[in-house]
Amino acid sequence: MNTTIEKLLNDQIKFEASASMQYLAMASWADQKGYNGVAEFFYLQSEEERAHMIKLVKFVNERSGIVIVPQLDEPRATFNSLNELFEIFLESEMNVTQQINHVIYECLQHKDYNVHNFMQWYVTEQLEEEAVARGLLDKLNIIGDDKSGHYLFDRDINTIAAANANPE
Ligand code: OFO
Repeated sequence: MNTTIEKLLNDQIKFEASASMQYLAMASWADQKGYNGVAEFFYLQSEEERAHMIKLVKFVNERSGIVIVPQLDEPRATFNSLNELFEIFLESEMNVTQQINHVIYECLQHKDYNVHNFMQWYVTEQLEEEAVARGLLDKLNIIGDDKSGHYLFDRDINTIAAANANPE
């Protein structure tokens, strides 16, 4: 495996791992605050990011590359509001999309069409995750500071997320 591509895939392993830990911290914060629906949503997101990381680890090993299991910074653990939580979620997904686009760009530069092909799965996944994050943040912006709106958002978050994941 080309060493530049191997390094980029290891960076991507770290980004997915960091997102997984950040979403776990967000789930835990929501759990403490009594937002059970939001907590479940982020526990699930955390598991998904972990699965994205493992998929990369297995791929690098299959291609006889060397995987570096990364050391991570401690994720942010406290948030001022639900809005801030979901702003960070959207920002994180947009960053991951940029990183994936960068890997794809470098694959083309190095004519590594195999990795390029593998990364297409992540492109599709990111489209969906960004749409979900944007949709949820839009709803929270409509709700504003209304406490009963937050209650309903927490109750319905998984239905709202599913609707944004499969836009008509
Ligand atoms: Fe949503 O970050 Fe993984 O790919």
